[in-house]
Formats: sequence, C-alpha cells, structure tokens
Amino acid sequence: MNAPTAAPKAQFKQRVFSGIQPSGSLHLGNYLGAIVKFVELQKSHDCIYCVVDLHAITVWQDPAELPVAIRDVTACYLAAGIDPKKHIVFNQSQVAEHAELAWVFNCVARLGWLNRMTQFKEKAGKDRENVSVGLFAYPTLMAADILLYRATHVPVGEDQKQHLELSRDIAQKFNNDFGKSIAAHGHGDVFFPQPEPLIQGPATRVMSLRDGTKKMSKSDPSDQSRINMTDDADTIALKIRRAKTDPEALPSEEKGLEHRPEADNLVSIYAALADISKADALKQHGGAQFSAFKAALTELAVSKLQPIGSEVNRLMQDPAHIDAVLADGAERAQQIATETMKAVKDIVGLVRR
Ligand code: AQP
Repeated sequence: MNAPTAAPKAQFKQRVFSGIQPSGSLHLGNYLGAIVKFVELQKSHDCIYCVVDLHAITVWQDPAELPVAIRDVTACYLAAGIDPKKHIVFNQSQVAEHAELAWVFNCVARLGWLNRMTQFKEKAGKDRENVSVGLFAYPTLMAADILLYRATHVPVGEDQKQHLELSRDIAQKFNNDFGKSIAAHGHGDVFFPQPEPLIQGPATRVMSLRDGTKKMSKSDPSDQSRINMTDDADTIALKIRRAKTDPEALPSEEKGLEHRPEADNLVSIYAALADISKADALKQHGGAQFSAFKAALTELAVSKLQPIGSEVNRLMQDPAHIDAVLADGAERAQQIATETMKAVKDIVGLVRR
C-alpha cells in the first residue's frame, strides 16, 4: 500500500472555489452573477478563484487571442477587488491535476447523467455530432475543479445550478463506490464533500439587453446584448438607451413585472448594482417611464463599472505582473491539488511513486 496522505477528516474545512471561462469579454452577468460574490466571500472564507481556460477550449479559441483573454479575466478579478495574496488566483491549465481528476470522474459519472445537461443541449444545438467531446464532458471537469480542492461552497449564477448538482452526484458516487478503500486509507467515511451552490441576490440570471428571455452571454454575436466590464461610460449609456423595453411605465410592486421580461431584467440589474431588493428598487422607481429609469440605471452602472474597467485597462498594460500572479497562485493551488490526487490514486488503487 502507498504511504498514507492527508489525515482523516470527519468535517471538511470551509473553502470556496469558483471560476470563469476566458471565452470573451466579461460582462455584467459574470460580474453580478459571480464576481461580486467572489469579492464578498473573501471576508469569511478561504477562496480559490480560477480562470478556467481548459473549459474555454471546449469550443474553438484563437491561440493568438486566448492568452489575452486569460489575462483579461485575471485583471477583472483583481480590479474588482480579489486579493491574490490572501486568496488563490490562477489559471486552470497550470495545475494538471484538474485534467487528471476529471478523467477519474469521467469513469465515475454515468452517460445518462451527462445526457441530461441542458447547457450542453443549448450549446450543441442542432450540430450535436460536430461539437467537441470536451463540450460534452465539461461538467465532469467542473466537478474536478471544485473537488480537487475539496471545496464546500461554490458561488455561481443560476445557469450553473445543474452542473453543481452533477458535481454533488459525482462526489457522492465516488464516496459510495470507494467507501471501503476511503476508510482503509485513513480518510474516514467520505473523501469528497457535497459542494453547496451559492446562488443569491436579485441578479443570478442577467438577461440579454436585446431579448429578456435569453441569458446575457459572452458568445452572443451582438455586442449590444451585453454590457462588458470594460465598456466606457458612453458605450454603457448607449447600450442601456437601446435596451429593449415595453411601452408601460414601471410597476410599483414586483408582481407587476410578471410577463415583462425586459422590465424585470433592468430592475433586477438596478437592484443588484445598488445592493437593494427588487421591491426596494420599485419603491424608488415605480411609476417612472423607461426613459427616466434608464438614465438612473446608466448613472449607477457607470459609477460601479467604470473604476473597474479603468483598473482592468491599467493592469493589462503589464502582462508580466498578471502572469506572475497566476504563477504564484498556481503554485499554491498545486500544493493542495497534489495531496488530493495522491489520496485519490490510493483510494482508486493506482500505483504511484
Ligand atoms: N447572464 C448571467 N447572469 C448571471 N450569472 C452569469 N454567469 C454567466 N452568465 C451569467 C455566471 O458567470 C460565471 C462564469 O460563467 P462562465 O464564463 O464560466 O460560463 P457561462 O455561464 O457559459 O458564461 P457565458 O457568458 O454565457 O459564456 P459563454 O457565452 O462563453 O458560454 C458562472 O458562475 C455563471 O453562472
């Protein structure tokens, strides 16, 4: 038997893990659905924030643009207030154990589980036979990202809920399948925690500015559909002015937003940016015409995003600094990852050095 690794743990240390793909410009959805929470959780938890570049290449990425996109996501993390010294910031491909654990999880997860993933169905569309195997296996890599650090909490937007549930199923099946071996190697009853999704606030699913029924997304061909974190004040104002609305004034209560997806979206964005509830946003703006509300929303969005955008632009002038942050984070992440992988190999029965 290989030498024992981590000490037995009945309870898991509370740890946050999350990531964003460098697959295009980060937008208000990424900011409100993920980054704002990343920043907040630093106060109460040890956090690991990853730039998930191996996820990005599940669809084609231009090799000349990918490094810039990786640095851009990193710069957004730093500019928004993530502290890479107190916490860990790195890009996924620098810690090979992500891919290694994902392979083990490919052998734990069932085909039927992955077949149910709605994001794959949406992204593959009608061209299913032609998408990469990686796009299909994306959720097992995501489970590996989280469980490699035995993370207990995962801040994400609403769209990632199903993938988080799959991560929990994988953790549970691994714990069940290898229960005896987990105990025999001194890890107690269970090796992986059940990671908890943290999906909170009024903007867990920010919608497109052009269509209130579609998620705001990096891959939407229309730049008018989203507010990018680095858009300048004039661009933000123009996009909000052009955002689709309906002819009615804003209601005074949340119930009045039913069946008005565009109005609901703009009110949700306002509430999230102002850090108030939707009900409070409507108390302030109920009865207003969209022209007035959009002006207030623009002012708020510019005041929140412009300092971050300027800092991102400043950081991007110094790629060597960003690369040094990623290398330092990768080194610290790898220390945890190596321990987990040693234990996983022992538990599964793989002979190691
Ligand atoms: N519209 C959104 N509203 C709220 N949260 C969102 N997130 C993404 N879009 C919204 C959250 O941002 C985090 C990182 O997402 P990702 O980049 O890893 O992947 P994604 O969810 O597929 O994001 P996109 O923008 O739609 O990218 P593409 O177009 O490349 O697929 C996650 O926590 C996500 O929930």
